[in-house]
Amino acid sequence: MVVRVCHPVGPFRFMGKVVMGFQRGSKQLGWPTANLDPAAFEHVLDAAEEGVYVGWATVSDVRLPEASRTSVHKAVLSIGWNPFYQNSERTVEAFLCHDFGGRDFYDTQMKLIICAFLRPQASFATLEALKEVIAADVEYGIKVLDQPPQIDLSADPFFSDGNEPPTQVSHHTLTQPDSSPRHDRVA
Ligand code: ADP
Ligand code: RBF
Ligand code: MG
Repeated sequence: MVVRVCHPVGPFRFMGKVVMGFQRGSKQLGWPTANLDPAAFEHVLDAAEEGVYVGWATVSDVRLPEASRTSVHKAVLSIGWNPFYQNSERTVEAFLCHDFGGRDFYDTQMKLIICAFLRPQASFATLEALKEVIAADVEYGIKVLDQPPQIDLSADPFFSDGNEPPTQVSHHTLTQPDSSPRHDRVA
């Protein structure tokens, strides 16, 4: 059984490029994730931060339709080593709750605010089980982002700042608020 909570964290602000990953999100899972350049988080996050989180995101690709590049999108994020795949590199990757019409936006600048922890990362018996859990995370994440204090961050000045470099990245760690094992097999 997958238990979700909504524990406010941070908020933590990141800015960096959208980089290429293993291309599994869209093709295998049906959930594309914009992967943040590790340079934007590798000295900020530590191992305890592995988990599924929610937040808000913008992407600034001028080739995207105006609504896609000017709106602040809800984001449901995975932070960690993806235990189902046993990755050797940590990723911070965000499914943005917006229809980009099949367009990619690699190499573009992404701003991310991470504001609440939902659950630890886990491994699953099948790919189908992982897909179902991600679908439920997204459904749950959309709802909690509509509530305060999460919703207030969609209007954070961070998103309306110019394109200056990410000088204000927080150096606090994201604390994982519960003590459940992070790699338990849940399905
Ligand atoms: P990768 O492993 O390279 O991250 P994915 O299969 O996860 O590949 O696909 C992610 C890419 O899909 C993103 O970098 C972005 O360019 C694009 N994309 C399209 N729609 C979305 C969306 N709703 N959320 C996140 N990324 C999206
Ligand atoms: N990967 C895991 O191995 N375990 C998880 O519990 C897990 N949860 C995720 C939840 C969400 C909302 C998202 C978007 C991704 C999650 N992933 C998880 C990451 C997934 O394995 C990854 O996005 C793909 O491997 C593509 O990089
Ligand atoms: Mg991805």
